[in-house]
Amino acid sequence: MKVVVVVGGVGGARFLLGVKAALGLPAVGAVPEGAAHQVTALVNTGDDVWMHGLRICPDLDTCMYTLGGGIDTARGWGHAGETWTVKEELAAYGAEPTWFGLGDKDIATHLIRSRMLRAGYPLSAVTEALCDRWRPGVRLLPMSDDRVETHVVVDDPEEPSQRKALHFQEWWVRYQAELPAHSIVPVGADEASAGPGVTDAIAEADAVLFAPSNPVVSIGTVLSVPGVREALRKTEAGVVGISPIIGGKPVRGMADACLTAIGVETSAEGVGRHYGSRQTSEDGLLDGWLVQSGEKVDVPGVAVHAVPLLMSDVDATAAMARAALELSGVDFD
Ligand code: FO1
Repeated sequence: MKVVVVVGGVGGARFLLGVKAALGLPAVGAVPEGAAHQVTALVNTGDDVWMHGLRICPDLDTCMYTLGGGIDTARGWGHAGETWTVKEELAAYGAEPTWFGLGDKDIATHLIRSRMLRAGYPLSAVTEALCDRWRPGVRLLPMSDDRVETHVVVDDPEEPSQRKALHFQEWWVRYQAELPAHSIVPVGADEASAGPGVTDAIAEADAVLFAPSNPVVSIGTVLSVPGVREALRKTEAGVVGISPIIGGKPVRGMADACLTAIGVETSAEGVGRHYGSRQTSEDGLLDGWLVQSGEKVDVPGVAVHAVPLLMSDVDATAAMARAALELSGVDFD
């Protein structure tokens, strides 16, 4: 079975552990040669940023470390057992930004990636090379090899009468998404091409899942890449999303701040309708929508199914993934 998952960062990576487990694959690490199932992740790269001369790809790295067994599970990003010596030295020089946590081990990943990018390798090739070490057992495909960066338009904290576009990382990390966003823009999306293998993976999939990632800055950014929505509208695979909103609140992160920015209600129903029905609308993408047990959700033209949605451990996540795969219409052997 070929399963394609559209993912962002922390929530998406955790969900991928469950998808692998639901398919009888080891949640962490490589999958056995000739495994009957293949998981491909279409990963958001709108969070990516140049800092201190290094290219940082948070969602690709979070997926790679989580699935490869190196993630710091408490933080959800960066290495387990991380040290911060270089960060402290940079701060001692007053080198901005000081508000972004660059771990010593993490920097090795950014040094390899930056060197390869400067040598002309596309991000997809860099990601493949890094995964040779980490063996995530999932094909991690950047949504695009072209630069697409999420910027957030806010009232300038220094000059409130002015508006200012902040890189997503500054809005998210420095300001904790507390500055109301007038708009959220995937800069460069219109000129970008889908990354190698992205639209083919969607076309050849037996099932396509939208992970419970941020619907705006993660899933939404992947959907902003030309060709992705068309491929999703056309694929024979069932397309099923998992709500990242439970009881009107995001499970983690600040998806509510993002949804408000685009005028979508922070609810499972609001997000489901935002993604839309593939059958009964001309631009919708979903056939199925998983919501939290007990929630009454109506998304016209989409099959809604309520199951426990807390990814408290791999087994719970595997149950969610299984429910999503069943709702997509695949039959488990
Ligand atoms: N998130 C934070 O909240 N604070 C940080 O200092 C931080 C540093 C960081 C470094 C590398 C990396 O790959 C991710 C990092 N993140 C940090 C997470 C990052 O902001 C992600 O983009 C978000 O978690 C959204 O996926």
